[in-house]
Amino acid sequence: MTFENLLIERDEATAVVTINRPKVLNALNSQTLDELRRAILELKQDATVRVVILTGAGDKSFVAGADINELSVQTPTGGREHALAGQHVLDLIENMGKPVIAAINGYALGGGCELAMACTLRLAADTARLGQPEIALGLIPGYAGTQRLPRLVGTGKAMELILTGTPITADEAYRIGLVNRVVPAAALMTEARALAAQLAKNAPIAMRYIINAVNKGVEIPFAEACQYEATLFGLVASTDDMREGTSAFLAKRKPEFKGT
Ligand code: CO8
Repeated sequence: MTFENLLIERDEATAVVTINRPKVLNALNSQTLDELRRAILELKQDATVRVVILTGAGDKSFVAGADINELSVQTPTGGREHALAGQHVLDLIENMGKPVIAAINGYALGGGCELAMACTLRLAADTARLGQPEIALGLIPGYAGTQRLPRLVGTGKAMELILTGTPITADEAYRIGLVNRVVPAAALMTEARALAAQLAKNAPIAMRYIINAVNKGVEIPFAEACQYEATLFGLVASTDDMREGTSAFLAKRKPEFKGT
C-alpha cells in the first residue's frame, strides 16, 4: 500500500494508520479521504490485521476537520457528493468488523471529531480538543456528526456542541462519554498499542459480531436486535475459536484464537 498522505505501520497484529498532513493539522482533503477508504478496505481484507489504530501526525492535531480550502469553493452538488463520500468512508471504518482505536493526539475538530466518532473506541491525549466548529464557517457537520454525536452523548450535549461550535477539553469529552479514556499525551500511543494488543488476542469472529450487533442493534427495535444477537450468538457457536475458548477455560490454560 503506498499513500501520499497516510503512513501505515505494522506492529504484530495491529496496523497503525497515521494521517500525515501536519502542515494543515492533518485536515482531510478529498485525496486523503480516498486514501483512507482504500487503506481501510485493504486492512479489512488482511486477516493478519486484527486491530487498527488511527491517529494524526505530529503532536498538535488528530485531524482539524475537512480541508477548508476545498470547502470554500464547493458547489451545492459537489458539497453533497463530498459529504456522501466522507460518510461512506466513516461507515467503512465503523463497520470494518475489526476494532478501530482513535488515538486522539490533539485537535479533533469538525470532520476530525466525526472521524473519531466512527472509530470503535477513542483514547484521547490530555491535551486534545474535540468539537464540531462548522457553525463558525456557516456550515453544518457533513460526515454524520449530527447523527453520531447525539447517539454517543445524548441530544442535549450534541445540540450544545454543534450549535455553539466551541471545542471541549479531553476531560470534558470523557465526562460526557465522547471518549473512552484520557491519558497523558506522552503515553497516548503506548496506551493505544497496549489496548490494541489486548484486543488482538480476542477471537476475531466474535469481535466482528460484537461490533456488528452493537452498531446494527442501536438502529433497530430492541426485540428485533435481540433476535439478531441470538442469531450471531448461534453463529459463533460454529467457530473453532468458540471451542478453543471454552476448552481452554475448562483446561485452565490461555486460549489461542485463530480467527476460524
Ligand atoms: N483545513 C485547511 N487548513 C487548515 C485546517 C482545515 N480544517 N485547519 C488548520 N489548517 C491550516 C491553517 O490554515 C494553517 O495553515 P497556514 O500555516 O498555511 O496558515 C495551519 O493549518 C496551522 O493552523 P493554525 O495556524 O490555524 O494553527 P493554530 O494553532 O493557530 O489553530 C486550530 C489551530 C484552532 C485547529 C485552527 O487551525 C482551526 O480553527 N482550524 C479549523 C478547524 C475547523 O473549523 N474545522 C472544521 C472544518 S469544517 C469540517 O470539518 C466539515 C466536515 C464535514 C464536511 C462535509 C463535506 C461537505
